[in-house]
Amino acid sequence: MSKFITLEGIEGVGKTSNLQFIENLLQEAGHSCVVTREPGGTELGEALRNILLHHQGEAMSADAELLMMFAARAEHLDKVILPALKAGKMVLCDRFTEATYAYQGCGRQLGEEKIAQLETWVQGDLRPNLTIVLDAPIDVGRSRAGRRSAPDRIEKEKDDFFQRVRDCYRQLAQRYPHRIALVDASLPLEQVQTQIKRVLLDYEIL
Ligand code: Z5A
Repeated sequence: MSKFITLEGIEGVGKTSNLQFIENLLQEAGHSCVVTREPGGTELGEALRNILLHHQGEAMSADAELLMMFAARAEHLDKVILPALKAGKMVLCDRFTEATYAYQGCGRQLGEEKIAQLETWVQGDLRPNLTIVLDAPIDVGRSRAGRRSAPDRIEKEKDDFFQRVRDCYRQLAQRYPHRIALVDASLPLEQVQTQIKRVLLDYEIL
């Protein structure tokens, strides 16, 4: 049966590192899997991602940022996510609407009302079956991410922004425990993956 699984967390917590691990577990369990990401996952979505992460010059308004996230999401749902779910596949997505609540709602302090309206408009009643939030203190994520490349437009935000983002993810997990699970991502990778496997079993994904 198709399931929609998303992976969330602040930068550097290990989303990319753990996507492959989850995909392997799903495949071993006999599932056909589509792995994708947001913003992105389609031609238009990747073009919007490039603007969202690398726009320079005149500052982007928070509303424009929010609307572009949802424009990319509408395209992603239409071209990739819904067709895959309809075909009975598992969809594994690096970030989805919980990221919008965390980054635009809390990080940019837009609040949740506008996001909830857009969520209903663009998604109807579709919500991920399971969202795994990889949780770690912001200095852990930052130091891991810092080992790689130059920061993009959003990564250049200050610590208080990322603290609000992390706090928001933790609150979402408390509010929706039936579909959002928190994993301690500050631990070594092997221990993080043990927790992820446990979550997949507990939420009857595997
Ligand atoms: N965004 C938004 O604002 N609103 C939205 O609605 C959506 C997105 C959908 C793009 O996200 C940006 O879009 C993001 C939020 C915003 N901006 N920020 N910040 P992204 O997911 O593409 O980029 P990212 O969050 O910056 O991800 P990342 O930096 O690629 O981090 P990651 O994938 O979570 O980490 P990683 O690459 O797997 O790991 C980082 C390093 O740590 C790497 O060297 C690993 O080997 C190492 N690592 C991983 N796990 C461990 C453990 N457990 N121990 C030790 N070392 C580890």
